[in-house]
Amino acid sequence: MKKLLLTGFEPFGGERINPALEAVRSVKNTIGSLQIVKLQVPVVYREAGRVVCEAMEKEKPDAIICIGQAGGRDAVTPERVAINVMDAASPDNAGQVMTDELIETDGPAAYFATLPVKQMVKSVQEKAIPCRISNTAGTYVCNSLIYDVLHYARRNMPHVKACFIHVPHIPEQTQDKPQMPSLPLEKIVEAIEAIIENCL
Ligand code: PCA
Repeated sequence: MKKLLLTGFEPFGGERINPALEAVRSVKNTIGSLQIVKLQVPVVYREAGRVVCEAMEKEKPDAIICIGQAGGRDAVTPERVAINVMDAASPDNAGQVMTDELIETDGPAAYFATLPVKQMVKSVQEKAIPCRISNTAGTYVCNSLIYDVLHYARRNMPHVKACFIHVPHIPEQTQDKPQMPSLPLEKIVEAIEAIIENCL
């Protein structure tokens, strides 16, 4: 049976929940002939990458999809690219603030996702769920995680394909912020399952 490693970030930034982790927990454990192995990831620079790369060694997955929250976005957004920088005003969950730091001193400026992001968008839009490509995963922990995963895969498991998907807030998180977009958790789960079914 083929195996997918599906990761979701823990809550961060003072939030009680992270829709990425909630969605990962709700995704089916088997989809077609694919076994889904799930992993919770800390919102901590470098530690996030270490945890996922360790799971890659242990589980030897055929593909990896990492999920994170992008508050303010109104659609599911597969990320096209990861860039070699950590730079954000917000601290991570260990209190670290990064400014203009390279993720890998000997790494390239960027890696493209190695799973088919355009096909992902199509398969989610077919379910009438908002979805579009994103050309930046930001410069916070999500970007650094997928950079680390693509870097590790390129060097150590070149046949393993990976990508990152950002998801919006869920309505429970935006009750006191009516201007903030959100998407119900069931729609996020349906989108991730459609992506797994059609793109792996
Ligand atoms: N989103 C953050 C980090 C964890 C998460 O879910 C980001 O976009 O970098």
